[in-house]
Amino acid sequence: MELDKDADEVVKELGKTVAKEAWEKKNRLLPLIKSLGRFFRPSPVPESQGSETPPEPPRGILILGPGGTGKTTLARFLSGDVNVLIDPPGYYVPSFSVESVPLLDAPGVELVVMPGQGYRLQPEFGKLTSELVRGAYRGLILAVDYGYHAIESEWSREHKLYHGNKKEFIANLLVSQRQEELDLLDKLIPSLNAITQRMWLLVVVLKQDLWSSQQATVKRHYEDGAWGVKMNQVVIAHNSNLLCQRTAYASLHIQNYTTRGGRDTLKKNTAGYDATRQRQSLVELFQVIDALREWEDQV
Ligand SMILES: Nc1nc2c(ncn2[C@@H]2O[C@H](COP(=O)(O)OP(=O)(O)OP(=O)(O)O)[C@@H](O)[C@H]2O)c(=O)[nH]1
Ligand SMILES: [Mg+2]
Repeated sequence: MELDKDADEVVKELGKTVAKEAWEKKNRLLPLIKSLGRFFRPSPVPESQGSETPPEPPRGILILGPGGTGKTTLARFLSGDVNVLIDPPGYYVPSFSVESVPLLDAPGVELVVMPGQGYRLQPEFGKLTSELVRGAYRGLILAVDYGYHAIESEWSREHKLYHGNKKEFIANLLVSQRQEELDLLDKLIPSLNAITQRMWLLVVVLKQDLWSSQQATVKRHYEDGAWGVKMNQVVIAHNSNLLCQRTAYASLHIQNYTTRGGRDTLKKNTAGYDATRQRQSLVELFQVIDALREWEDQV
């Protein structure tokens, strides 16, 4: 009995420490979230002095990635529309067309988010790659998640990869969706190789709460594994003054991996991945974004 009481005390103390740490991180994070708007807002376009030609519109930021990786969630977070520290996660609602997410504190400036599902992205692809090459965007964010893309099926058995065994289905799904990430990168590489205007490229590996027990494997994959090898070739093809590439790992929500509408749980989020870890991942994301800001400032 005495032992139970002691254990209870220890758990309570631990709970207090975690809550305090999470709170301190939140207080550090809120001003950082506010300052994001300043980065995503491009420098003001100089007034045209007496010239007849109107000023060039500001170069935008494009967000791309396979369906269900978290692009809309990321755009709404970066724009200030959603505060992931306060607002609860929602179930997956696929985007049907190109979304423009305005920055709350800079009306007129938008993050352009492409729909991810292949058949919805395909009609936009030609236009998008020619815009990339001609320098319409000052930054490109590639959203990936080590294959944990949200799926459109409501039940596992409705998915084309389901052949009667749920465990096998999930394993095949993750492999196949990681391949989708690589296929999209392959399709983009010719345009990335052809850029002629300064641009940064941020790879955000989302859903850390789902894969954090494989942290080392995931980092290897994106840094020098199947994805990293392709990306590094793009980077070395350019002068570092022209292209700046960074990778960040983050969790915007802590949410089990489910089929659409939360009907069927495919994987629970990693035990031990708590609010403190999530906030730490967001601090790291901000540090990476800050490095991009510094690169933009060095002209
Ligand atoms: N576990 C977890 N879920 C996340 C995270 N970020 C986003 N999600 C969830 O992933 C699902 C898909 O997110 P969306 O932002 O709609 O994905 P999308 O890339 O815009 O999808 P499409 O519009 O179809 O291309 C949603 O249910 C989000 O709540 C995360 O860091 N962890
Ligand atoms: Mg979307």
